[in-house]
Amino acid sequence: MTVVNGNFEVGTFSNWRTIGDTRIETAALGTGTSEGTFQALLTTGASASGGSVEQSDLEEFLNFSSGLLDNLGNGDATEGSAIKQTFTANAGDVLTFNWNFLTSEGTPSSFNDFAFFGVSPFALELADTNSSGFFGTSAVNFSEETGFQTISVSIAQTGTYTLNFGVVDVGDTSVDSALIVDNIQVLSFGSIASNNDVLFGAQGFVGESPLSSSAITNVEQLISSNAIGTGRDATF
Ligand SMILES: [Ca+2]
Ligand SMILES: [Ca+2]
Ligand SMILES: [Ca+2]
Repeated sequence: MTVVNGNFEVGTFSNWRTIGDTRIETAALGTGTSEGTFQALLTTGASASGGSVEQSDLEEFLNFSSGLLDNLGNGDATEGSAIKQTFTANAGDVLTFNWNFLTSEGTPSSFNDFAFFGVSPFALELADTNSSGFFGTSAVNFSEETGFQTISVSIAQTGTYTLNFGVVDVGDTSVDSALIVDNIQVLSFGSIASNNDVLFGAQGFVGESPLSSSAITNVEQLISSNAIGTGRDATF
């Protein structure tokens, strides 16, 4: 099964599982939208339904090993929110989605909140407060955003995966950050798949074991290392 309701145009989290402070938002959020009317917002803050959950609960939800979120190089992850969905893909299929990281922390800050995505058992940071390109946002409750960006990543092996997205506070549990995701698709390119040379499955991705010091842990490193290759999938 491919990703269902990956653009959230149902107006709910139908087909997704969620934990923490997760909401369906429209352009009224203040960032605009990157696709259609609805998008998903995950925050490190509170909500009427309970808000962010402890790191340990988040890691259990994501099937991460205990402490993994502390090992991403950003400091002591404390709490956050996440969504996930299981899907099947064929080798060479391309996962693509739009994202936008928002924060009220300084950019940069030692309270280095970050957002990540994963295709289990691999995960990758999307952005943190040290990322480049922040600008002032009109989004309610946040001061800066990275703007909408698109990622496309090939999937190396046919299989069933859990796709996840999350955002966490680092260092303390105050001053919120958030991740917007939308337009999540798994595209099939059939026989040309062998041209895709990158891939989840490459060494250094964050999986169910702690990172090594040489691991690739974020998108910027991935680009600079050229690990994603130069094929059609390299559309960071
Ligand atoms: Ca949408
Ligand atoms: Ca921690
Ligand atoms: Ca924070």
